[in-house]
Amino acid sequence: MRRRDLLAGAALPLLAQAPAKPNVLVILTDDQGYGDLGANGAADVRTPNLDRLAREGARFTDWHSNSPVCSPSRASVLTGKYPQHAGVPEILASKPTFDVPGLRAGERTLATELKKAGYRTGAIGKWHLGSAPHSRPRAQGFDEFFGFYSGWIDYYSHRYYSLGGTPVFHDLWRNEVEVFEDTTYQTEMLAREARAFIAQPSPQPFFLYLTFGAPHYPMMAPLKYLERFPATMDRDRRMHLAMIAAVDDAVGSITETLDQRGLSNTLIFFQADNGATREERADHLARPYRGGSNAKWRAYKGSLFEGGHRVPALMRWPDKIPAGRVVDAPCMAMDLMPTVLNWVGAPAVADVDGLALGDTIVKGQAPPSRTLYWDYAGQRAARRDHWKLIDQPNEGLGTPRLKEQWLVDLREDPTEQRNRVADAPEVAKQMQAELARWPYGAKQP
Ligand SMILES: [Ca+2]
Repeated sequence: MRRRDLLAGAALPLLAQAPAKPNVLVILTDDQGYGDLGANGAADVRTPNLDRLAREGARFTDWHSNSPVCSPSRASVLTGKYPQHAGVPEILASKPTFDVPGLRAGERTLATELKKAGYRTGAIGKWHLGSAPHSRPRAQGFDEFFGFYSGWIDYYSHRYYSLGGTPVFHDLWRNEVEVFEDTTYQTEMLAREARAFIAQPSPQPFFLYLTFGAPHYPMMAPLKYLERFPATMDRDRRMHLAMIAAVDDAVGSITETLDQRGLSNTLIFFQADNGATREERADHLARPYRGGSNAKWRAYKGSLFEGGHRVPALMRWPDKIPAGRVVDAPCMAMDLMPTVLNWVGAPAVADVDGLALGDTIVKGQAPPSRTLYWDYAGQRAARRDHWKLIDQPNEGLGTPRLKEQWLVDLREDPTEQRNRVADAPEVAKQMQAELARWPYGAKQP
């Protein structure tokens, strides 16, 4: 029997089951703020296709990445664990030697588990979870990979570089083979690959992990996207929104492909990996960047104030999720894996930290009461219901940390303006105990 026949035969019993397993499409953007999405109320943004996902499915107002920066945030999406538990607590280096360890060998990921459940699996776009062979997508449950390992690449040359003496190197791969497509705009290239993956004839359902580099720097977009925004607009905001418009077109072309192929039984999840940044290297005059918006939340990428980790998030699954749902319950990226595995009838993974939140998303039930944690670059935070304690937060990547511990009442003060440590000492004490209880927290100096 040929390999193809074997595969087809293996998939047949799955087809006989009812109901059919949904396809799963997870889309991440990079450094897109909460205020960089039309559905979240941003008036200057043009994201009709993403807004359509919100209209036809669920929009989350209290969805959090597990980290205010790239690699740890992504580790939680794929493992269902806190980044510290998954062994990726920090931003991973980008190196031309492609030997940076990230996800551990033998890790159980959303891809390994869906593959066991009969899915064909693909990763397209930015990986940033380790370039060492054992950490690469195809060692972590993905059948196919097209994309790059670094934290970012140039949008046209597909080379990584940064100022200050690091090398310039090419980083674009199909599986483990380097491919050159100089001058093809990254976002459009990834959309093309995603459409091709979806269109592959197969008896299996698919899991596609599609991670756009945009709108992470370097800030680059073709004129046709720029021209959708008035020339009078702030120069950095205009470019930022042009890059997001390209992502939105890409999402539109992918949903069109799903429609054309009759794949309505597809769960689409969309999330930004962390908040918009204020890093100077994104700004065209090297000022603190203001092109991205986390409105109305305080602070930026790298901060444990809400702007760092409360991110735009959407989910559409026409067969399951009622259209127009707004989920206000606190949810976290680590909840995605247990939720999806539960929905597709795959066995739960024992040591994940996230929860299966299907009833919260579909029926509007309150999730179980729990404490959520973050730990990044010396800042630590614990959130329980509407209270949040933050140890020495900063305002964004590379900015000095405040000296105080902050206690915030998110119900009364969602923009985190008032420190309640002094006037709510009992709550502060309880939250300090919560923080101390967390097994993955770094020891404070
Ligand atoms: Ca990011």
